[in-house]
Amino acid sequence: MRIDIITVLPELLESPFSHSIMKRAQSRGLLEVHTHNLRQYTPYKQAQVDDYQFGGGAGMVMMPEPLALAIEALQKDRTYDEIIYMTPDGELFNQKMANKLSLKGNMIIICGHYKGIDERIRQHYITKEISIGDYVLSGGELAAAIVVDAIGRLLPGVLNDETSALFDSFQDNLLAPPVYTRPADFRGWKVPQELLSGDPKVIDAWRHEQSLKRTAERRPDLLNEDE
Ligand code: 6GU
Repeated sequence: MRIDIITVLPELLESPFSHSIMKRAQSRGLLEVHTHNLRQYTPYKQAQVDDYQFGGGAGMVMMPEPLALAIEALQKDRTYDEIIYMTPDGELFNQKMANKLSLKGNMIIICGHYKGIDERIRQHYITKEISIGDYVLSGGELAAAIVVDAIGRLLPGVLNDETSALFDSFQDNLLAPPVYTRPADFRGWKVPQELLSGDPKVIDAWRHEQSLKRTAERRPDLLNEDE
């Protein structure tokens, strides 16, 4: 999978993909992340990429021309399955969307700033708009990092124990069960007996029951969702 991110703040996206599982995904050749500074594509002087909005009102809008030129420059070299715009008024990101996106080949992600991007870019280039939650961030970069992380770890061969993503919270609309490690008795706080039983049936049954209990307590909304 190849992901090209168009941003006015490429520096903000250096660290998130340089460690741990995202680093491994790239060094194994399973994921390529390229960031592109929007200012390098603008035809305007002083590297201008935003301007006042028609109709008046506070806040700048990202101009269409630099974005169109950046997208078209990338499209010259390859075709893209999705051109995604990160925006608080997009579709809410969840595990199901991450699963679907992990099956794509090439994607462009555009990070918005200020009041957002000119509507004509949304109409003519963008294929998908994503929000990561009902709150407003100062830009789309951190949201893009979250989406790339959630997708990247799902690519086959990225996680060492390939089955482990299958047991994540949300993969079956259930939260993950509690986990414990050594010691079995920490300051008198004991690990549940079932986990120490050595009997896979007992362990699986306990984990499933705990998942259901936790989901019912914390996220009853998930139990009523289909799929
Ligand atoms: Cl994708 N961008 C911004 N700026 N704020 C957000 C968001 C995205 N998702 C939730 N809040």
